[in-house]
Amino acid sequence: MKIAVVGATGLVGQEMLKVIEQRNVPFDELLLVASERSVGKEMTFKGKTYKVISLQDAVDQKPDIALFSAGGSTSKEWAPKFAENGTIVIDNSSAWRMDPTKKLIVPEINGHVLRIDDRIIANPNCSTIQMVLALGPLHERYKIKRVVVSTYQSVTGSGKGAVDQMMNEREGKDGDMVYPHKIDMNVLPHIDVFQENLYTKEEMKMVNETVKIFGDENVKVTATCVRIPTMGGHSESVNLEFEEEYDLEEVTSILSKAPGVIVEDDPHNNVYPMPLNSHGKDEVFVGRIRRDETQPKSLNMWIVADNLRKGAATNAVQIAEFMMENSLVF
Ligand code: A2P
Ligand code: 11C
Repeated sequence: MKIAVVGATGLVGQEMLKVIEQRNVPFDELLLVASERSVGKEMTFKGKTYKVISLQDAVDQKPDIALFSAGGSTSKEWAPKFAENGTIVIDNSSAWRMDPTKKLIVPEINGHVLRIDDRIIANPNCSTIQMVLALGPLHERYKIKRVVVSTYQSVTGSGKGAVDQMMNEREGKDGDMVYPHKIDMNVLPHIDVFQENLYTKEEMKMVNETVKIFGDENVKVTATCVRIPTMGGHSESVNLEFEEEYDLEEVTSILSKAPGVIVEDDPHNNVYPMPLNSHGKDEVFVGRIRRDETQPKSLNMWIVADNLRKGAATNAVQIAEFMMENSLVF
């Protein structure tokens, strides 16, 4: 098993390496790949020193699996070159997610659609992954009609440069601006680029990716995505409308049993999910579960997860594990 990590020097790439180590993903050879700027740079992994190699070198070495997190344009150009050489590409960018010939996978929800001839597999957007992981089992039981979601997203979602911007502002230092405004001590109702319909691309990712992952066009999602000056995870306030009447205790019980989900819901003792606690964890945390008292079939809840872990690296590595465990890698 030869595994390549493309974007190995970036925030998600680094997290992918940690996840590979922590989950003991089996491999014989590991290729660390980044831009020409980093080629030759030395990195240590599990006590061994690796030299960063170029994309072309990595293609030529025909890895079995390549985990990509080096931006959409790198994926658009390079994923097909790896795929043509027989590599299974698991791509964390938005480049292939809505391509009807590519699958968009959260293993616990729709891993069963993967087949042996899948060559480029898309990893969903971080804010979508944590939402569908919690919503999937509820959709199965009560059929979700409509989702209204507002997000509170960590600066780590915009890469290293954004973390630097926030820290520089905090320390009163000059530096490059990743966001169009200051982020520290601020809140930006703006993630990714604005579209013609006045929503941002991030908001439309939540709308469209959710439908694709559930394979159900009847699930209507409307989103407002917001960047806040925090690290450690994305938080989401979610209002759900079901087709059927629901039982609040059963909702909590379904969520408690859902794979990858942890219910943290004891408001009278100040227990609810927070990004400070989700940092570095693979699970999705759900709390503040309560009836929407304005509508009988509606529910409110709060979902938090580390966007670099289940929202990116962990989910990508789990797709790789799923392919290996189900003999879909040859
Ligand atoms: P590099 O460190 O050489 O620039 P982040 O999202 O944290 O900024 O990380 C982006 C990752 O994608 C880094 O590993 C970066 O490598 C990599 N990357 C960016 N552009 C390219 C490119 N054109 N080819 C290969 N890797 C790239
Ligand atoms: C954010 N969700 O927090 C973004 C990061 O489509 O993969 C990931 C962007 C993407 O800014």
